[in-house]
Amino acid sequence: MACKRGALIVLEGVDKAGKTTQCKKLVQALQQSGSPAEMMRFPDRTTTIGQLISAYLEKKSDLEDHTVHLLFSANRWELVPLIKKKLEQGTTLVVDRYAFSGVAFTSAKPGFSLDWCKNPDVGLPKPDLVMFLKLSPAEAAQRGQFGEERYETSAFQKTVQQKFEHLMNDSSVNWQVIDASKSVDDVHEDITTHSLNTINTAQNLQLGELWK
Ligand code: Z5A
Repeated sequence: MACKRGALIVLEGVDKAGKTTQCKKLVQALQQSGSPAEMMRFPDRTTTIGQLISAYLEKKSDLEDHTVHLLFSANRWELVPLIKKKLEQGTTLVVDRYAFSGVAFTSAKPGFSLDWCKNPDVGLPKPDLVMFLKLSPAEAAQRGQFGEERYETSAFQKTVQQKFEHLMNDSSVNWQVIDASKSVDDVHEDITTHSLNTINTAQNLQLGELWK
């Protein structure tokens, strides 16, 4: 019998919502329960394209806005063969940010439509579940100051949040909003429940194509 595929699970959310904390905890919990799981994150700063993005985010270089948007997308496409291979092998992938961040961040800049921003990512492996970790700007502020990287200002993050809310109106994507203001353990419990349901259903479904 062919091996059952893993699920593609994405965590999105505003700055400091706890995405990385929760991705790590979810992968650990799945592995401990005997369910193969690995974490990925975007941007993946380890590739050649990822290094260009990283220098841009760290403000060590400047890139034209359309160009950097396409680089973020290319950074996802270059990992598609690996994503598909892992899923086919039965490994669930827990992904820290994906195309939704790509669209939300670029469309928060002046002169960018959501449609233009979505186009380069059309056809990527479609996540079986996208959990949006919702946290108010006031609660995010209590988790520390903004860092030094590009985009880390409260005005820009507010616009990004509005763009995410727009994207969440799309019923072709399996969005779940998670209350990220709860304790780390309570958020983990919510995320694990949604993930286990998704892993069960995804194994009998074909992997879809995003925004197609
Ligand atoms: N970007 C883009 O423009 N285009 C794209 O296509 C993609 C990304 C994919 C990448 O940043 C930047 O690139 C990002 C979007 C843009 N820019 N911004 N802003 P990154 O991935 O390198 O880093 P990040 O995603 O911005 O990390 P983050 O948002 O700052 O953090 P987080 O992962 O959501 O949270 P965390 O690191 O797990 O936790 C933050 C702190 O809160 C930490 O001290 C925790 O201990 C604490 N924490 C976490 N959970 C809790 C709870 N429940 N209660 C209390 N405290 C908590």
